[in-house]
Amino acid sequence: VASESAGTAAEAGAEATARFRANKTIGAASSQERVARLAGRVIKAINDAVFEEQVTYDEYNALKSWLIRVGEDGEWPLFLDVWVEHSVEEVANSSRHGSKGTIEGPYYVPNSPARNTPASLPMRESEPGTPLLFQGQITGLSGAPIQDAKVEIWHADDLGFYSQFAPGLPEWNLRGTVLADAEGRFQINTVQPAPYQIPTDGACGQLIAAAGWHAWRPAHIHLKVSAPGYQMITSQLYFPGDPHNTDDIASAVKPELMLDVREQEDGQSRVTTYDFRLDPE
Ligand code: MBD
Ligand code: FE
Repeated sequence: VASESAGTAAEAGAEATARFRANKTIGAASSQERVARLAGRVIKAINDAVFEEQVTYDEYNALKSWLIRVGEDGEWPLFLDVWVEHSVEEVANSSRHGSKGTIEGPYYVPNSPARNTPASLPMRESEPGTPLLFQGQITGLSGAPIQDAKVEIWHADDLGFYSQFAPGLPEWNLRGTVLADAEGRFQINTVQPAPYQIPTDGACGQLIAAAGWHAWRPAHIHLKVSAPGYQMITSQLYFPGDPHNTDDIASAVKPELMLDVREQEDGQSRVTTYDFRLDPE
């Protein structure tokens, strides 16, 4: 615990950029017509803002040097996932009937250690934070149980740090893949995550400070819930009473994603139940 720290924005950014490059198929098939239409719209939106706001050369040059710094700090994944992904997610999943999802964000790592339910996430021997039992059931739209369902889960620790993106944490800390039972039920022992502040010492932090915004996301648990024959749900779940549920910097909170967290009788731990209904493929 002693060696755990935020690290620098550039370290977290470099990791997120490398992960993105390794895991995603970039430049997927888009027709020339589509590229011209989308790029044309974005460029026009910028030019419209220049005219409407009478942008000066000082402002234009500030933008240019800031954009250069976003790349230097490896913060393109962070910038896009915080300020753009929420609308892409809404468009992508608008015709689903099952459980709502929300954005993936920049800190997902595939192939986390797999364990059968009931499971504890990989964590340190005396992992700081309030113990949390997260449980639920994965069903189809009708509510019928689904076989071979799994929950990939990842979240920040009690200081707000993600393993593999902040120094001093074990590789898979608070990341795991939990295989549900034959009825789609799962029980996962973890600790409650802290609210998350996006790095303040990089390009995104510089923008936030210059604009007088804040850098906070409410405490959240990330999930990917999947089963053969069903559409995967990428989601996040939130804790009632978090002051940033109403002003998430990443605009990724939805009322359907709020947990109902109960104190256990021992007064030291909490339990919450959340069910997922998956759309067929
Ligand atoms: C996070 O933990 C996150 O979930 C998002 C969306 C952006 C930055 C950090
Ligand atoms: Fe997150």
